[in-house]
Amino acid sequence: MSKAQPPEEHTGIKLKEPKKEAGGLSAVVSSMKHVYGEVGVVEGTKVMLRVNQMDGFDCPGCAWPDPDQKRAVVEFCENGAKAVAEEATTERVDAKFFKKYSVEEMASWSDYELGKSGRITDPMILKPGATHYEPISWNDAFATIGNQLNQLSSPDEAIFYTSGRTSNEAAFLYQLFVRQFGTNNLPDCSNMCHESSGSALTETVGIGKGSVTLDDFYNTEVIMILGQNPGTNHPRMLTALQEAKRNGAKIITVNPLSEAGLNGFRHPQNPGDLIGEATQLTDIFLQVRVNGDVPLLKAIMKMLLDKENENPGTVFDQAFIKDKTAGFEDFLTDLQQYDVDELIAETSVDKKDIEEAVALLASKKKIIACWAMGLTQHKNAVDNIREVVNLLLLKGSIGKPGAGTCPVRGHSNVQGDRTVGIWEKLKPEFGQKLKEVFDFEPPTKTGYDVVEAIGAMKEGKAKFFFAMGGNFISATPDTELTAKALQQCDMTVHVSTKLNRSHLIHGKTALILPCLGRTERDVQNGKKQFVTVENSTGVVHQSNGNKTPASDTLLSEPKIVAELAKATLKNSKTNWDELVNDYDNIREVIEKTIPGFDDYNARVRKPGGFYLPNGARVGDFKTNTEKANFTINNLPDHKLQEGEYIMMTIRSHDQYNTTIYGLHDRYRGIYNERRVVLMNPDDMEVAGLKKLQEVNLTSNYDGVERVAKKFLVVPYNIPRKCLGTYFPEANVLIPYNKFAHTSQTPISKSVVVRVM
Ligand SMILES: Nc1nc2c(c(=O)[nH]1)N[C@H]1C(S)=C(S)[C@@H](COP(=O)(O)OP(=O)(O)OC[C@H]3O[C@@H](n4cnc5c(=O)[nH]c(N)nc54)[C@H](O)[C@@H]3O)O[C@H]1N2
Ligand SMILES: Nc1nc2c(c(=O)[nH]1)N[C@H]1C(S)=C(S)[C@@H](COP(=O)(O)OP(=O)(O)OC[C@H]3O[C@@H](n4cnc5c(=O)[nH]c(N)nc54)[C@H](O)[C@@H]3O)O[C@H]1N2
Ligand SMILES: [Mo]
Repeated sequence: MSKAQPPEEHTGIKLKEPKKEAGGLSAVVSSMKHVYGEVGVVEGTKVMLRVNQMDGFDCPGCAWPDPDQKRAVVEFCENGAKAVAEEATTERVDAKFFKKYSVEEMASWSDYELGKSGRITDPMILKPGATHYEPISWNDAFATIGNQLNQLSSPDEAIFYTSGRTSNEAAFLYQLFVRQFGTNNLPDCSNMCHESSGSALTETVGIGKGSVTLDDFYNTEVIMILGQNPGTNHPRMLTALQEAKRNGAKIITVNPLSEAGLNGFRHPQNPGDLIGEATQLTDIFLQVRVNGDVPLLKAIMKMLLDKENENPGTVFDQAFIKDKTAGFEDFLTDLQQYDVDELIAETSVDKKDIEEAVALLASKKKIIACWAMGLTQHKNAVDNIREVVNLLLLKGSIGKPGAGTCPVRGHSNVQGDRTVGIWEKLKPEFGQKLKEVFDFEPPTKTGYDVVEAIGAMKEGKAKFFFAMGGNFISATPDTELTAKALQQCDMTVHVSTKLNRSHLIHGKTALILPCLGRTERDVQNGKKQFVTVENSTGVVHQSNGNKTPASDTLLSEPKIVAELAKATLKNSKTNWDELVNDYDNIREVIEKTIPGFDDYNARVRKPGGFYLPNGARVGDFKTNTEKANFTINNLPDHKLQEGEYIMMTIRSHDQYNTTIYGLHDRYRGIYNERRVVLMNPDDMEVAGLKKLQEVNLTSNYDGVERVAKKFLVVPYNIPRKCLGTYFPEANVLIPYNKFAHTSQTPISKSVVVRVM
């Protein structure tokens, strides 16, 4: 049986002092090593010069926005360079490769080795009982899949997952196909990512997206960065922070770790920055314990309230609260019952640091709050974000320039995919439009999200799994259980650029459909096409790949969907060929069915694209009360027993989610090893653990014990009783059925574990 977890072997750890700054020459050197190593010098330079240019392709690295007007010649970062190198690699996984290596053998490789194998070149099938994938023609592949789908006793037995790199055009066609097939089973990576932000923001400010633009960063007074590590995951954000600081903004960072990128920064493409002093980004660091954000935010708000009571009208924006919000009185009544010192005891932060933050926030009017997975992946994740909104509302810091919400998205088009209809819930207005334009009856029953999809496969209610990108087995919680769920399926199908573990933990029949990547030229019907994507600030713009495709056989994602629809749907009234022959036709039907895309084809051809409408940005809150809503949130309660810790699973500097670029976590000083657990030295002493001692980690939920073996203890500056591990290695410990209320996002950042 193939192994679902990465191998439990050590790779030769080396520890150094964690870095105090990010960027600089070492970032340039690392970028070049990855690009030239994978792609070669000439091609590598060519492809990098097209990243994020007005006429180039959108960096597949993250969803940080590009400057609206002036762009630098090099508009990418170290980790964007790695993402591009990973896709543009000259290595190939072809039919010969699959003949040589059995599925079981490949499953014994590390994720790093799997990724390094190269780009998949041909459609492949693994037949029932076979040990090796073998080639299949595109036509036969589509017929085989269509056939299987039509044998299901209900369309709801099929699951259609999406990862967040898929373009607007591919995503729209995909959901159209799935809904014409008859189900809303459209789980996506967002369910594990910013779903909690969407849930909290929709309820409180009427739109599930952030409200700020990049320009807001340049004229704000305070930027709060909570639960985010931009030095690694959104390095281009550091450039915006640097400029914000030069314009006088102050930065408050809330994180259990003192991440290098949030301390010093040297812009790697600015020669002046490479020498002399690095820019100090964080002014006030609140080293909160894992999941201590709600008590911390409550303490801050309570202390602000005391100041407001001392000098009424000087701290809160009373006019904004009166005109624009609902629920303030109830919120105040609730806040008043808390004792500041008791709250602070739940955070592990020094009171004087909090006082400093409060003094700063009290005197300023323009605040931006940025956050990412440190807030969204807890049982009370939605509460975390609602408390952030409460704070912004008290200060009137939303709906005006230089202020607002900024959930920093991960995958480069995860926001766009949701905008164009990838969601297990079908909005009635959108369903109605689909019906009018495409003449079919869309399913109304809510589909499965990620955790429900795992449950349905486990219980045999779902028998077919299809993934548009991504790496489901490695990205989801509960690795061993999820593996069984997938293996019970009759068929699993992956549209992928590169080999990953999900191809190896498969249903009875498995197919791999290789597709074009972002960087590559997409020609349909003799004509070069471009696709469109939406960044974290709601800008929709073009992405134009120009590289020669990794193989002649590859199809684009929209083409794959169109062919699949033709092979599956008997009574579709949609002209799939026409849609896919010219992507302008897809954009036209997006315009007809989704608000905000007026004149899509014309506007997206303007350099830089266009902003989608955003009520919260202009103070128009489209909520149930037609105002911004204050909310009341309880404190999280983690009653840790003796010997228990709360563990967060985080990204190293050398990974893109489940794609492992390398084995180092340079900024944290951890080299050549991923099976590590970061631990406070005092906790180590109490537990009698030595530096680099090998331990097993266990979790126990509802009487089920889960084990992650062979982790090395790394002493680290992390609050007491908190641990840090990397995902996907630690995913085996996370129960799939423990998740955030409302958003159902797995608790990847607050798993209760023991160290054995
Ligand atoms: N190079 C690179 N870029 C990426 C990705 C990648 O893997 N590699 N992934 C992309 C994707 S899909 C996403 S969603 C983003 C992810 O971007 P991030 O959210 O920055 O990624 P994580 O490593 O999960 O980091 C979470 C941060 O939250 C902190 N944290 C953990 N728990 C808590 C808590 O309880 N409270 C607070 N306040 N902080 C906490 C951690 O210490 C860490 O600094 O990045 C995107 N960009
Ligand atoms: N424990 C824990 N688990 C987590 C997280 C965490 O912080 N902790 N983070 C969660 C988050 S935020 C996210 S977003 C998910 C990510 O979950 P996914 O999106 O499912 O995972 P990725 O690793 O981003 O997917 C990588 C694969 O995508 C394919 N791919 C790359 N580019 C393309 C393309 O252009 N087209 C197609 N079709 N395929 C492509 C490649 O084959 C590659 O192997 O993981 C989640 N899982
Ligand atoms: Mo994500």
